[in-house]
Amino acid sequence: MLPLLALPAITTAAQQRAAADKPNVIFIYADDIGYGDLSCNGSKTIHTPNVERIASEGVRFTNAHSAAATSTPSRYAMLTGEYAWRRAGTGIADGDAAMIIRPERYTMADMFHDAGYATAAIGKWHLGLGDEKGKQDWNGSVGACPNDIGFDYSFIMAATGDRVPCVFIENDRVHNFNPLSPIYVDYRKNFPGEPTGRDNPELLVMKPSHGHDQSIVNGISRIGYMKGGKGALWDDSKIAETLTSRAVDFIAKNAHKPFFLYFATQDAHVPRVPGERFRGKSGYGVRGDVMIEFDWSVGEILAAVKAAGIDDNTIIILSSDNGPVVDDGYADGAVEALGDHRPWGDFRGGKYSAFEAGTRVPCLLRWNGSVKPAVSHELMSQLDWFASFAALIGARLPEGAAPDSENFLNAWLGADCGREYFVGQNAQNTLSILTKEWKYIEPSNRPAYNKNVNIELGNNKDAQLYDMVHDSAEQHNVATSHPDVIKRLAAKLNTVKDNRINQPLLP
Ligand code: NG6
Ligand code: CA
Repeated sequence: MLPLLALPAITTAAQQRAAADKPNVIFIYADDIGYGDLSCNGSKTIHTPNVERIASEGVRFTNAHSAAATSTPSRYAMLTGEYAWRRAGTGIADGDAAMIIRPERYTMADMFHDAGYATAAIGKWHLGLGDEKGKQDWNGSVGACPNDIGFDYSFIMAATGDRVPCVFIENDRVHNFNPLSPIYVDYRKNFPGEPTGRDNPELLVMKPSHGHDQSIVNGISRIGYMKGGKGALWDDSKIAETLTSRAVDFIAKNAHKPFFLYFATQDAHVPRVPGERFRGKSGYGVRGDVMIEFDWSVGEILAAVKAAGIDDNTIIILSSDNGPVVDDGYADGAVEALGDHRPWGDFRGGKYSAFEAGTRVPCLLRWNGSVKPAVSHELMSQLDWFASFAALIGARLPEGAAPDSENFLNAWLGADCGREYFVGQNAQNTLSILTKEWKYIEPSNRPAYNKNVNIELGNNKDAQLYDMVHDSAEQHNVATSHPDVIKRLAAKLNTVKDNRINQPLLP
C-alpha cells in the first residue's frame, strides 16, 4: 500500500497532538435540519442552546455543504469520499434496499478502525442492508450491515422513520426480535389482511399529506409494507431517547480508547413524533418540538463527553444530511405552526433542491483546547471529512480510496483556506458547481417545483448562474450576461465529472 495521504508539510500544533493522542471523533448528523433552523445561525425563534454552545466554543461554518440534497447520496458520499452521482443506485433508498456501500469498499469507518479506533454507527442508516434488495432475513441475520464496512458496533434504523421496517437493527439482527412475531417486509405488495393508510384511514393518528399510505405502524402509515415485529417495533416518540442513550453508552464504554462515533439522528425527519417532554415546548409545532429534542440529544452527548473526562480530546462535528422541508408527507401541523420561523434561513429552495438551501447546512466543529472559537465563511463540503480526518490522524489509505475527498483539515480547524469549488446534487441529480463567487446550475428538463413539499427544485431548462457575493439568495439568473463565467464553470464541472481528484492519488 502506498502512503496516499501524508500529513501536510506544515502541521499545526493541533495536528501534531492529534497524531500522538488520537482524538475521539463524534459526528452528530441531523436529518433535514436547515441552516436557518438553529439559533446559532441567527434564528430568533426556536432556541437550541446546546447546539449554540458547540458553536460558541468551536468553529461555525456559514458556507458548508452536504454532498447532496437528500439523505442516501449525502451519506454515501460522506462515508466513501466519492460523489454519489458517479454511482447508480445511490438515490433515496427503500428500507429493503441492498447495502449500497459494498463490504469491499474502503470507508471512513474502515480508516478509523484501521487506525485503532473503536467505531460505531448509531441512528439513521439509509444505505441499505444485505446483498440483494428485498431478500434480507429480518428474522435472523440481515446479511451485510454497517459492521462490514468498518463499524465495530451498529444500532440503526434501516432507512428512515417513514419507511418500513420500523425496528432497530443491532449489528446484523433486529433488536428485541420476538420469534413469535416474525417480520416480513415488501415494497411492492401488501400482505393479505394487513391494514394500510390508504384503505384504513380510520386507524391513523397522523394522516399523510402525500404518499405514506402503506403499512400502518403505531397509527402512522409508512412507505412500504411490513408485517409482524411485535415487541420489536420502535415507539416513534422514543426514537431520540433510544438512540441517544446508545450513543451515550458507547461514549462511556470507549472513553479510555480512541473512538469514532457516527451518531445520526432521526430528528427532524418525518414522521415527527416528539418525546412527551418536548411536546408543545417550542411554540412552533411538532417540527419545532423535534428541534428541541435534537438539541436535548446534543446536550446529552456533550454531557457524556464531559463526564468521561475526554472533553479536550474529542472533536465534535455537528451537521445535517440535507436542507429543510416542512411538509414532507404528513399533515402534522408543521406548516400551520411555522409562523416567522425560516428553516432555510435567507437561502432559496430546501431539501431536494439545487438552490442553496438544498445543501447549505448547519455545520459546527468543536475541539476544546485545540481549536479556537471562530466563524468560517470558507466553502466546505462534507465530502472532505474523510481525507481531512485521514490527515489529522496520519492514516494511510489504500489506493483509490476516497476518490473525491480532499484534505481541507486546516480549513476544518478554522483556517481561511477552504474549497475553490464544490459540486452539488439535487434530488433529480441535476448538478451545480459552486464557488465563493458564483453558482452555475446545469440545464435540466426535470420539474422546477414540487408542489407537495412546496419547494423550488432549482431545475430549469436553461443554464442558471447566480452571483453568490451579491445575490446569495439566488434571485437573479445572470446567465445571459456572463457567458464567459458559464463557460469556465461548465468546463470545470465537466472536468470533475471526468476525473476523481485523488486518482491517482500519488504518481
Ligand atoms: C421521499 C418521501 C419523503 C422522505 C424522503 C427521504 C414521499 C412522498 N416522500 O420520497 O417523505 O422520506 O423521500 O428523505 O414518499 S431523506 O431525508 O431520507 O432523503
Ligand atoms: Ca434527510
